[in-house]
Amino acid sequence: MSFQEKVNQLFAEYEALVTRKNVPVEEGNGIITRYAHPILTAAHAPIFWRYDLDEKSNPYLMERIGVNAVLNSGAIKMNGKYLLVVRVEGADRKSFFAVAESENGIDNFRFWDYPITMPDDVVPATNIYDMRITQHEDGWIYGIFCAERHDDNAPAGDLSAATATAGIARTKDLVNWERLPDLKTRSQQRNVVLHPEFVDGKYALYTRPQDGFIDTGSGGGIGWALIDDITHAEVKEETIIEERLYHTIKEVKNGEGPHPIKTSKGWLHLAHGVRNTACGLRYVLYMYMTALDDPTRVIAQPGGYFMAPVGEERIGDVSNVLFANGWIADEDGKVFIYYASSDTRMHVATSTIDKLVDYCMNTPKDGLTTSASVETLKVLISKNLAILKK
Ligand code: BGC
Ligand code: BMA
Repeated sequence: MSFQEKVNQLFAEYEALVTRKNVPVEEGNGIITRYAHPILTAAHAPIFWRYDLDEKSNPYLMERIGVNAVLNSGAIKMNGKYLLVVRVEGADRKSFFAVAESENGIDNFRFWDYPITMPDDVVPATNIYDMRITQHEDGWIYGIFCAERHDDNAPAGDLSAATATAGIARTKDLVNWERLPDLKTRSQQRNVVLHPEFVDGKYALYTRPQDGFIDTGSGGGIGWALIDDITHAEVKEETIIEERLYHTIKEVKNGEGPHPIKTSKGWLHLAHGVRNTACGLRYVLYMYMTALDDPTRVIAQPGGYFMAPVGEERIGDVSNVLFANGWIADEDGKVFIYYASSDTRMHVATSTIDKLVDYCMNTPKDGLTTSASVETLKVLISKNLAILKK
């Protein structure tokens, strides 16, 4: 095959992948609909990001820059388009952000030509990832993400010690970003999310205090903090609003997903919960709701997970992980949940605001013991048997 024929083949295969129609999979649980294909994979990274298409400098048409995975994407609808701010991870383990766009939110996602050039803070980070996007009522679109740096206080030779800090940037178009100073806090932070509205005239953040880079330690769960000045953001007081608990799906860690969706019944939250197992950490998605007049007051806590990895989703670079930091609610009440599986690929699941509120309000709470779970189950069984015997 000539060089040009090989190039043509690469592009033909790429087009077939990117334009493949996605089809709903009948889920059966009535809460969400999964789709047959992931919406973005490493193979969706444009050919011209990966190959040098000049025959003189790349006679073998080799891939020069490898893409390892696409995962944990923020999401926003702009000008009628579904946009994901994707965490793209190179073969070199560095993550960067890139925007992928779709007309319908479920297939034909295509990356914009260039990735995002994110300005550095005073002390440059080694890696940045997991952006939460918030269209704030102040008129800016904010991106808050994890900025990771080597921990220089660690003993010499410990190359894994790192620190996690919330990086903050804002934009109007997802192309040009103004970097603001990183969030100042007493503890390390990952999973920091900006609430879309002012609360008592202040910016409000969901936080996730943690003692170490991996261990949340005394960090009790999802926190909340009011910020006087977003251009010099500092957490002065932090209260835990959504606790992690013994022998639940969020025993080891939990963290806010994307910012909550406002509904007439309250704020609808999507989060991740982590438990430990002999095979490592297991990440699942769960939901909760808070009061409209007080986003820190929890009003619904459906027990257990909302979504856990199934089938292919279970396998990847970090297996047994679902993680979501983006969702989009359409005017008509349809909700697109963008989630990554096993730190490897992106998927979409759809539902509606009404269904998700119903799920939150009517799924029994976790009773925290086997006895309580059995009692909850018996109530439903006897109710149903009475119906069935009629
Ligand atoms: C990885 C993240 C991960 C974190 C904690 C980072 O180095 O990039 O994906 O969540 O470590 O394990
Ligand atoms: C983290 C997250 C994600 C990742 C997950 C599983 O702590 O912040 O970046 O998906 O671990 O590796």
